[in-house]
Amino acid sequence: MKRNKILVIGAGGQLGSELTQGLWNVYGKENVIATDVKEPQGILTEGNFEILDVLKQKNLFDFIQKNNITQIYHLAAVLSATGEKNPKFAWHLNMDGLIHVLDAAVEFKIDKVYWPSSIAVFGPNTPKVNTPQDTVMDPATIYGISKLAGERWCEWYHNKHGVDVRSLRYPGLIGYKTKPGGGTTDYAVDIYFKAIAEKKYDCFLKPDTFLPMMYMDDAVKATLDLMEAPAEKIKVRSSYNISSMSFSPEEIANNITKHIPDFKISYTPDFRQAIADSWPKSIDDTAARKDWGWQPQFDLQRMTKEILANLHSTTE
Ligand code: AKB
Repeated sequence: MKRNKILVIGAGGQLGSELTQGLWNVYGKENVIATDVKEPQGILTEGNFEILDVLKQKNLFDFIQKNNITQIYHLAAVLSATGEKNPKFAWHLNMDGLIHVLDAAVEFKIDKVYWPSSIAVFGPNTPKVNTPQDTVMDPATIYGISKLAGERWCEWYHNKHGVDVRSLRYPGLIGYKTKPGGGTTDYAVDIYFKAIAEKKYDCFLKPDTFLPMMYMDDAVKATLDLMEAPAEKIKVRSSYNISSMSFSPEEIANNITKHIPDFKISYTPDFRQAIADSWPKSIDDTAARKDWGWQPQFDLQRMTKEILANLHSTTE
């Protein structure tokens, strides 16, 4: 069997810590090195961890060479809401970080690279319902602009240099193990924590704002399935649409009320409403299903039950 040595960049984030655990299960803890610019927290302290800043190209290259890395999962990014507050830094990290990784893939003949894109690549003129794989893309946030540009870079490195880079356009990711930071879909995580702690939540989006969302277990499964698929099955080298559920703040609140009857939601929309309004309400992921067999497992009911049960048991 081929030797694998996996580098995860930005492992301390919401997706990173759970994806790192998924990679431990597939490749063994000893073959995965999680990295971030911050010291590790929680579960990440149980495996290999090193401080690494993707913006320092020489350090990145030295690290890859020293550790004989064969696969890179590059997750470090500034998300949509934070990106609007510091657009130049968001562009710098999201673009230069990716280009450093893609250059390293060429230089060190890395077997496979994973890089996440987002539904933020779509914009106000994109069809909002069942948004197709190929359609109008006019992102209105710096995060979305950087993800769209990143998709083009990935396809270019694949075509010009043969880099086996693969990508998914994640919807809002919802988990209870690590909190997200700086996204527009973060409300759908915060609401569960506040429901358990305070039985109330003040939402920064309007009640009828539908957005595509996905439970973390499905996001990890999608990522590992995509990366395990034979290269010839990967027909999209920009980034694949993937979808599992779509709901509004009012719907998630109604779902929580089934488990916590006195839970109350209020609404104070802020600047994130305009970002949410520019994004799709639901996504067509036919290409991912057809090319490499994507199949989600969680809907809103199952996810709510699982998250509340786990949060209850940790607060008891
Ligand atoms: C965000 O809200 O910025 C992210 C995303 C949809 O990519 N969760």
